Amino acid sequence: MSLIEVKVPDIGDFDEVAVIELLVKPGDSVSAEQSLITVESDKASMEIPSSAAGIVKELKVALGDKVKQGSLVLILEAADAAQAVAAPVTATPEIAQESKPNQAVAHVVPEQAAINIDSSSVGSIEVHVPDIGDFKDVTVIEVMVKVGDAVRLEQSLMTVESDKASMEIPSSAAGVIKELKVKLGDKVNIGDLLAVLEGSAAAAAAVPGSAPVLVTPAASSSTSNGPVAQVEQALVAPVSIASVAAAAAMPAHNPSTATVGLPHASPSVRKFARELGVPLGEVKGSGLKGRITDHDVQAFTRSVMSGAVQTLSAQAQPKAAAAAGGNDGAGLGLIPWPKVDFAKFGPVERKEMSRIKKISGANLLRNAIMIPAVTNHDDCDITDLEAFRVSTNKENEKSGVKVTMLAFLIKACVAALKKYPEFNSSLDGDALIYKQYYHIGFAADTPNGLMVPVIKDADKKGIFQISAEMSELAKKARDGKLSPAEMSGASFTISSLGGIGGRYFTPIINAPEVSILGVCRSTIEPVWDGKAFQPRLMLPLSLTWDHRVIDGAAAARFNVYLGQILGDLRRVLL
Ligand code: CAO
Repeated sequence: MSLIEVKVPDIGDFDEVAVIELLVKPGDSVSAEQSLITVESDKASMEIPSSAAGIVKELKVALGDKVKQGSLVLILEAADAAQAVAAPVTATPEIAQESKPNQAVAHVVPEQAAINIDSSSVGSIEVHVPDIGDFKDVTVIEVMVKVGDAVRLEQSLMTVESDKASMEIPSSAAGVIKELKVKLGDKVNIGDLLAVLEGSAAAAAAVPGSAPVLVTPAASSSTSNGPVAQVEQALVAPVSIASVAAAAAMPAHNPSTATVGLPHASPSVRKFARELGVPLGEVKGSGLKGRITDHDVQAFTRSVMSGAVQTLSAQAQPKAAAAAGGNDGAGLGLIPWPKVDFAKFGPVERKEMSRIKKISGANLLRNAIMIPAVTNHDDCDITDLEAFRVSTNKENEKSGVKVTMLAFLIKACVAALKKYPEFNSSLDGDALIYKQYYHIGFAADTPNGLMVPVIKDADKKGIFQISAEMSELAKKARDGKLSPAEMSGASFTISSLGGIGGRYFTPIINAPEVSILGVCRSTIEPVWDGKAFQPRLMLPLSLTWDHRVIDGAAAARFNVYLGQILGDLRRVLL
């Protein structure tokens, strides 16, 4: 058993930060880079990621502990030794990269906010993006104020998010919002204008306590006897955790008004809540200092679904937010799930679902709701291909490798993906990521539930190699021994029910992929050749595709081309 010590990595200048959130527990399976704990200084909160994949054997820190660079966080049983525990079905590609440097994901709050004071108009103040370190083109994910709102110095105006961190941007002055210069989804950089405030002596006076308010010349200079030239000054406006915590402690927000202050939650929890459409302002935090954890978000969702909680906000209805594009869909406005006492109708037995079923169920639900999916059904003639497969297997009986129809399908799909590259892409906001690799996932039925092992670089492998790998991966899947790396990185997936039966079905896309091919059992059908009906072996194909990325015509062409290749593999050479 190989054990790995996971320590606090280089977290910059922070010495002795408090552990405020434990994101894993002994027995949990974690991937490399997965966040393990959240630590917090007086200026920033950071999630400490795992330096390796594996199973948590022992936690070496507790809530409230102080840690610094090099402190032991936990002990992992290395992934190799941990294969007996199945990993999430939709493991991300990063999981395979265990050698990635261990970096703390910093949610460092801005320390300096710059203001422009236009003293010629009474207290007109521009609020700009302060120094946010190395972050560029960060996205505005939350706007917490609206025109007409009175804001205090340091009050959070909006939240921005990069791929690693989210930051609240504070107001550099007190005043009333005259103009908002950014909206949700905008990309901003240091120095960008966010808002114009009408600064007033009254508003400035309303700033509580001795906050480091740089009194504007217009407000302070009662003796000012003329317009002062425009002054640009740095105002130290640290967004302390205290101010975030204070925001969390504010009275429950009124859904009819814009949210003032952010609930206390880590960026990953915020992201999770956004994905589920959960308004964090309505979630009660169970963590330290009332911090909202992912469990709180899950519990809130469950209570909404069961009807136990009526949400204040329509936003809290499960909603169809576009998967990668991040655009919110309309609320589905579902009625609560029916609660039935089945025992009233006959004997029943309650059994907990397997871990894999629970994980894959959550993923399938998200994908089914969030992807505008369409399925095209078609048949293709594999009479010659099947004859070739059977004879090849006869000739190679002694090799121990059985060539499967699925291996041919994988090869044919690679050819179709090369001809129609959008099927091998993923959505990234308003852009498409075209993958230049062909990693094909295949659904495998296992006693514990559905798993999707991946044949990597299928374009570079022959039918024998693909068949051999498939049989090995399918066995590992059934034995619960697939590693996360063996289930990650698919660019397209095939789900074959050919060995079982059926005609057609509508497979659910394995996000962030944009299409999936379902295959059922081939049968001999009468096919008209222009003169007579001929008995041909026909394979039913069901191609599901994401309509945001793919058009119906392209999907029909994909299926037709796939059918042509399977009908005559020589076409792959053309
Ligand atoms: N038409 C007719 N026969 C087919 C066929 C098809 N499309 N595909 C496979 N067969 C035959 C095979 O040739 C084999 O026959 P022989 O034993 O006589 O050679 C038999 O069916 C069994 O095949 P198999 O299913 O075990 O093997 P495979 O390579 O086709 O598939 C695997 C492997 C792992 C994909 C499969 O075992 C499996 O798990 N399928 C289920 C996938 C699933 O659950 N999908 C649903 C996902 S959505 O919920």
